[in-house]
Amino acid sequence: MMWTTTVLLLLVPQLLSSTDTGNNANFNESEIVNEDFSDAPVKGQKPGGVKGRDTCSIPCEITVKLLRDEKHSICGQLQQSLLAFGRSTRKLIRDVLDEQQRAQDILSSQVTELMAKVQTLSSEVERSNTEMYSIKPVQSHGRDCSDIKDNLLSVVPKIPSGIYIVHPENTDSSFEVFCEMDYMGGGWTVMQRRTDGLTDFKRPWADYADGFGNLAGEHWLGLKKLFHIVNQKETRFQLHVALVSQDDVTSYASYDDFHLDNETQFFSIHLGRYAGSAGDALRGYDQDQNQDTAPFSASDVDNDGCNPSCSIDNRTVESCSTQHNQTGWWFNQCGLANLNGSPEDAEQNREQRTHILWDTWRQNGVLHVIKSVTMKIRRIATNN
Ligand SMILES: [Ca+2]
Repeated sequence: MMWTTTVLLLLVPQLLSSTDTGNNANFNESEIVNEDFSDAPVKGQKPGGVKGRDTCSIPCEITVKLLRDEKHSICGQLQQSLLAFGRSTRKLIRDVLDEQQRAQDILSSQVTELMAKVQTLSSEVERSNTEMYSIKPVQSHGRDCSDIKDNLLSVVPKIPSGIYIVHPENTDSSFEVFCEMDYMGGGWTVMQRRTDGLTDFKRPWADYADGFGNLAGEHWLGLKKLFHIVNQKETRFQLHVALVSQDDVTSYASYDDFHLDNETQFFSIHLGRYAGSAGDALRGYDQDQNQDTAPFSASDVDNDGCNPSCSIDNRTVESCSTQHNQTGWWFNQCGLANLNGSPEDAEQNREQRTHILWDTWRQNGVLHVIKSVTMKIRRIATNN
């Protein structure tokens, strides 16, 4: 390419002067002709020779024609070279531009790809931050969620709901609980939640004593932990049962005093005055159904008051836990409440009472079908 360019640069002035105008060319030609006519006899003159046309070795017309042909041929070649040079230059420029465009396209797509990756990563980071916020327990010194709320209230304008670590009084153990800080003034320690039926509540005594499930979702906190919380000195706790029906009707039952006996007494439940809209199913309509002061039963520990058996709905029942889908509860001749039943209908059959049961919540005599329940406890302000 360099060689071609150099040659062409050297030849272009000649080509331009040759092809400048037809008149000039003709003028030059006539000069050449004149020269030939005037010089030829001199060059060809022999000493003592005769001057004249016959001294030319080649006729002048032929010389002129040959020269003209040669010039035309050179001009033609130059024009061809120039055209080729123009074409190759245009192609070169086009190739360079195409190459630049391709590089630009690749860069552009890489930038787009990177932007998408950055976007994905940012949302990933944001999501994991949110998850950490809700699942990672908050290190907070408090004896229960009410205590944490009181401690944080002066330093945090809005305390978030979530998992906190509590350390109740008079115990060496600290453990995680879910604190509801938004519901009805906050400070609630969740002791049970059923929402989607994904957690298996068919459990033996040990599981009900220690707790199971996912604190952020369905779970049973555990009777031992609950005992530690509600039996702290100079504290009183209220129990709040929040119910939601399949028609999205909400209702509640509240007991202004709630505590448990220790494990040797099978964590018997003690309830204060009832208030609410769902009815006092824990006490029922008569003493036979009253679960207040009843010890806890599970599939493998029978304290249900059916000894050896009870008659429930004209059926003989020996184990209320078995009758209630292997769940644990403070059964008394089974009774009218069992919030550890399933929110799903799949397991329901005529022989068993598998569904979440709160038998006093009815509309025109018809039971509400309960799709979710939360049991939570909160300190009652004392006068000390
Ligand atoms: Ca029994």
